[in-house]
Amino acid sequence: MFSDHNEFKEMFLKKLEMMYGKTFPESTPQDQFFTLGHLIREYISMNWIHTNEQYRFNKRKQVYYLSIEFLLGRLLRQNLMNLGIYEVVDKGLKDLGIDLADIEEIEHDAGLGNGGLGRLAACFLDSLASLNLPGHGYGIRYKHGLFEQKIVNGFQMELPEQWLRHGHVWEVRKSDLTVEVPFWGKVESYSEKGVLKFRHVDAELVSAVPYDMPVVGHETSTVNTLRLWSAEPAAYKAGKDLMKYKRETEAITEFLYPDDTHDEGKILRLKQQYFLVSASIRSIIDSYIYRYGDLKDLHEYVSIHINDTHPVLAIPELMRVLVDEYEFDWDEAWKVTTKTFAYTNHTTLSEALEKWPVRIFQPLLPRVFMIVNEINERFCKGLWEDYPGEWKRIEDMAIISHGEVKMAHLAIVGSFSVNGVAKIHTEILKQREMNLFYQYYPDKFNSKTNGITHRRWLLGSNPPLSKLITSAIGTDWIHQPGKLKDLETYRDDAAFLKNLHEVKQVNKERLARRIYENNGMKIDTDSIFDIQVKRLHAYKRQLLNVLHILHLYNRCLEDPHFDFHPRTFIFGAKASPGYFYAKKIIKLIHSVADLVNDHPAVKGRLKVVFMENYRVSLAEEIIPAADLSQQISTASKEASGTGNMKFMMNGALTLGTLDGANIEILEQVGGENIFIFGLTAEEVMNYQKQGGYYAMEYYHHDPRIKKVLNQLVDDTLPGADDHFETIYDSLLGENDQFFVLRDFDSYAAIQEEAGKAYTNREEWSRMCLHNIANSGYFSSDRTIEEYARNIWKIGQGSLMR
Ligand code: 26Q
Repeated sequence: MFSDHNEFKEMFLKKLEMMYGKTFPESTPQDQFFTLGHLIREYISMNWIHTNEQYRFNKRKQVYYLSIEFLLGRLLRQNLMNLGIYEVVDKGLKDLGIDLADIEEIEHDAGLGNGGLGRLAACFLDSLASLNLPGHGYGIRYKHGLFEQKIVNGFQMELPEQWLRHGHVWEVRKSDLTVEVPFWGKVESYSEKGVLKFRHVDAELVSAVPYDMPVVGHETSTVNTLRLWSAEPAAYKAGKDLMKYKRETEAITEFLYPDDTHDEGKILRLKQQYFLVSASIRSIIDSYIYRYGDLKDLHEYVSIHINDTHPVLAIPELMRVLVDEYEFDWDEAWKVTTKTFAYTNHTTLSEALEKWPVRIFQPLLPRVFMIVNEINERFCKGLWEDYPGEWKRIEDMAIISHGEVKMAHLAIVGSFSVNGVAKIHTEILKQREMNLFYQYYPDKFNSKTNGITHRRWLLGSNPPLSKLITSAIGTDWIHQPGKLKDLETYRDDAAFLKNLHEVKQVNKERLARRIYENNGMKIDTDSIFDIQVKRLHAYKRQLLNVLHILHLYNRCLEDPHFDFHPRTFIFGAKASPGYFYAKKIIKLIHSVADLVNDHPAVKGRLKVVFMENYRVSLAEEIIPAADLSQQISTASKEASGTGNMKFMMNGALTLGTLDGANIEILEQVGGENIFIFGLTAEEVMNYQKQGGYYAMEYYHHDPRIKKVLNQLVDDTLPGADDHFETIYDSLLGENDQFFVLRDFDSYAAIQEEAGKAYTNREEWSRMCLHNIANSGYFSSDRTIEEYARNIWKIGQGSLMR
């Protein structure tokens, strides 16, 4: 479309005038951003059309990734880089006196997700397109993404997020592909040609309007599609309050629910789930019928992946369509359905496993409920034959029991593949959480260790490091991240290690500037940047980190000669609005920061920074600047973690427990290049099973612990009032469910070791190099290749039949 920067410049100026009716000198950065966005979208559209035509005519098997969240972040930089036009555009804009980096800052993050699960979906889309695989996303176009976090006096406040306020350049509204989704009403039976049939009548219809976003592969012509559904009122039905109907309809896609596992199922969330699923299944089937006609071979040409249980109603929905609309008999429909779906589990926390009360489910989705019921009855009948007399087992495995629908059970029964997201996580599912199902369906279970797209998380977010890597080993790593291993040849190259250190310093200085802008704090860039950024959850143990900081402060006060390398502890975390305990921890971090920062006894050697409103674009600035990556969840609780991989890839060393993918990071880098501490998952699970842990003993026997816990409730902490009594109580009164005190000693010891290791600059850089060199395994390209080969059975560019 444009071959050099001059041509680009011309097109850009013309486009700007056409879009805004003003000349370039009159334009705002906002105008310039939207102009550029539209130009790039046009640039993409030829390949988008072409990819779709290819898929339509070539009969390649398609994968549809259904997810209630897609945490995309910004798209301008990613699109420019994947199209291979970043430099041309950068140069063209520079000629006009515009800094592309400033234009990028205009873009709002598309924050349609809570954290790991949503970001994983976004990384997968990038890898699918970049590997030329026919995989598309289906999700919800929330009007407001995850809330914006403001900190007021150390407390978290939530504001509605506004990413659509100025419109979203990357989407195309496709009103002609609108479909209708029915809620409420009742089921009527009737007879047709002697067969008993059912139909859903008197339903309230909601229109699902698709907005498509192009997913551009890296240096390839493949452009896949992410389709996000928006709810709008359908044709007005007489007899109803129009305004009320409009409000209720639009409410369905108004907000993304914050991850709150303590929150009991809200009807609106179930509405969202069925809304996503019903519209997506309709769209998948329509496009299939257009291409092939006969649904009995659906599973040969289509795999539908369900990202956790949130979209699991796709299973009964497909059954409903096949049986009610396409006259399949039950067994035929079940065969096709169970060969079409695959399911990924993302958690072992049993309180997070979704259950819906029948009294909410049945009236909202009467026909789908009947189908779930039928699936359950047939499943239990089969169990009865295989395990005669084992009532307890059957009750524990049933899809509906005690007045609740167990979404994970439905997912396992209705899918041909069930996977965990890291080796240890899959083992825990098989041996504990889902053991009965594993015994029954051993072949369905498999493990797919998560990954992250190295294109966004290294190439895009860390240009200085990317350039250094390329200068050493060439560009192969960009297409084959496994090639990062070639960096190992530089392990004894002092000059290279020095360059690596300097690159880190550049990134630390950039982050320090951001901290100064946002927090008004001056940060020592020679200090260790020790970072924990992730959602706030008790099991992730931000508390362990902050108690340890308080302990370091105590040591500074007690021993004026206490010698350690200066540290900057950086936190970023959102707490779910109703998760009061998590909110207390945020307040605690701020109180400890107020105590420690600028205290004369600390002499500037300890700083605590809380960065507000942690999100994808902020992560892109924080992660490249990290020296230490804190991944300190209670072993067995973090299914995988993906932040851990991003830090590793950017040359931070992991300080973590043997949990989730940390274990696989350890396998990749070896024990000398990582700081591991704490109980193992087995030890944690043994305590949970057999007891034997008494937090109070650690309080009484370890004076360091006693001191910091007392400080939570005496007058040490500024602004504490009685805020931290719940935290104190959770540790002592409730016996410390997450083993914070149990792991305190080994945590403090490994922190000290890490601090000492940092002072040997060359050796530290060597460890960083080793981490980067072995991070290729954690590219989502590897993960997606495994899904493609072992689950979906789709090949690169090949025809399935
Ligand atoms: C539940 C109820 C009501 C509203 C929201 C929710 C909800 C929403 C999102 C519950 C959970 C989530 C997200 C879970 C999640 O992100 N899990 C993480 O998935 C990552 C990708 O596999 C893993 O790396 C993390 O270990 C896992 O915690």
